[in-house]
Amino acid sequence: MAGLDDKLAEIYDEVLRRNTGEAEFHQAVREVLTSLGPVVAKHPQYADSAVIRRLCEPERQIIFRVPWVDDTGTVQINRGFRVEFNSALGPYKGGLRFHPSVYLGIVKFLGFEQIFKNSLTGMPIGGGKGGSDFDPKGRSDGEVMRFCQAFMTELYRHIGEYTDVPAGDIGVGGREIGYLFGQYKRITNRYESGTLTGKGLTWGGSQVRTEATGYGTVYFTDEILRASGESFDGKRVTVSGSGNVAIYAIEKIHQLGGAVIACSDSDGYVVDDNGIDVELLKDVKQHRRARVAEYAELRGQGAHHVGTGSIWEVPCDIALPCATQNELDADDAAKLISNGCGIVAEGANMPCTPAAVRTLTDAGVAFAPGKAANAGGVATSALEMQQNASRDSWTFEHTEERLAEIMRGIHDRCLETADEYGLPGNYVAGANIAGFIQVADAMLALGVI
Ligand code: NDP
Ligand code: 2IT
Repeated sequence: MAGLDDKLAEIYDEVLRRNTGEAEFHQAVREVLTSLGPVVAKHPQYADSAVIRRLCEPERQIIFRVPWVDDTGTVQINRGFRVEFNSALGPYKGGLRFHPSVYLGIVKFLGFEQIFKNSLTGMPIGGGKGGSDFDPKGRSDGEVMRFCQAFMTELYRHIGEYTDVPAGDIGVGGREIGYLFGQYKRITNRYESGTLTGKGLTWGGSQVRTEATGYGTVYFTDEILRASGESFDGKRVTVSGSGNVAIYAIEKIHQLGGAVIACSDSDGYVVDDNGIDVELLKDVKQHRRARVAEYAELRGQGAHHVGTGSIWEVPCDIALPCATQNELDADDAAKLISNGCGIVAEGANMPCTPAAVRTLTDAGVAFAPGKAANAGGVATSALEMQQNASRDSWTFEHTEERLAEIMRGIHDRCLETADEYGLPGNYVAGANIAGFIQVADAMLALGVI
């Protein structure tokens, strides 16, 4: 198996055999294994103890029926998932995704990534992920509420502040977390705030959690710039997506002096020569739940919508893919390079294909993988859990300072680990190795688990 030594290739073959048809999960496992060669060479106990094989097998996988009634009175059936992947460092922690593309392979890829991401934050949280193939697009508020209630009617028995703590992801934001928490509270008769994160500010949520993933990705990118004596000032940036992560990435880039000139959704992208107006974008996407095409219409002069092709054709200095997995391929990477892009940081989970990552890094583009660059969201979820546990709530300024500190810490840990293994500047190796060692050591200390 190219790129993997014999022991790791055997583990990968076993993952392929045991998880047929789960392409995204295979991709995520392979990405981590590709970094572990120097680690098993230096520390044979990791291969000898089967800790890597154990890490590739979720501790528990829950699949359930979600029956609900739509506005026409028709019974709808969706499939619900929660994969509780690894609890060596703390309760399972990770988001819920509602999107028609969700199946077990997507949930497992996300849960697997989450183990290493959560480890990198340095907070006491294990890895998990869940969701459903429910498509919220075009559904009324009442339908979304009934779906969330039906979903929680099964999920509640599997979660809890010491067990498993879900949050948002694609298609799950503040509204959905509200309906989910309301149903959890109703079924259990417990105001157990620490069971879900991403809650509203008046009912146990944390300041900065809404903004945290986007802000954190930009803080991470700012650290990359600083390492070469640069800053966001005057930089042209493209940000794909226009959801939670993208919007707050755009907001923070503008605060730091950069100009975001393009963003997107699954129907195309918008180029705005004057810089995206983030308040208008919030109004279109968060309040009206409309499309970026409408943003271009409302913005007028200087902004236009492109319904075909790829956002990565827009020339930029920095690219932040913040939409979904495998949205940036090798051709897109080549286009970015030929247009002079110097940094790519993943706000989404696994948005760059393996060939794109190779193309970028071979050309000397600084590349920050999602499990490091987008860890600010889950880290702030852990801060929300801390506030819930102590029945406290912190100010925006204090919470944002904690987030910035955590992102600097992750950045430095990636670079130090990469240096230690003779791979200076390699954020992928640094993130995978540092994330892995902490979880693997905890697993070894806990016996054969
Ligand atoms: P949202 O649902 O708020 O926004 C998702 C955005 O991505 C939308 O613009 C959506 O466009 C676009 N998108 C989603 N799926 C596809 C698809 N299959 N093809 C093209 N475009 C798509 O989600 P988030 O912003 O929360 O999540 C974005 C990414 O960030 C995901 O990869 C998620 O896993 C990751 N992430 C999220 C965190 C969080 O705290 N929310 C934390 C860390 C990572 P459209 O409306 O057209 O579907
Ligand atoms: O991918 C992710 O890190 C998230 N969707 C956030 C998870 C969380 O528990 O806050």
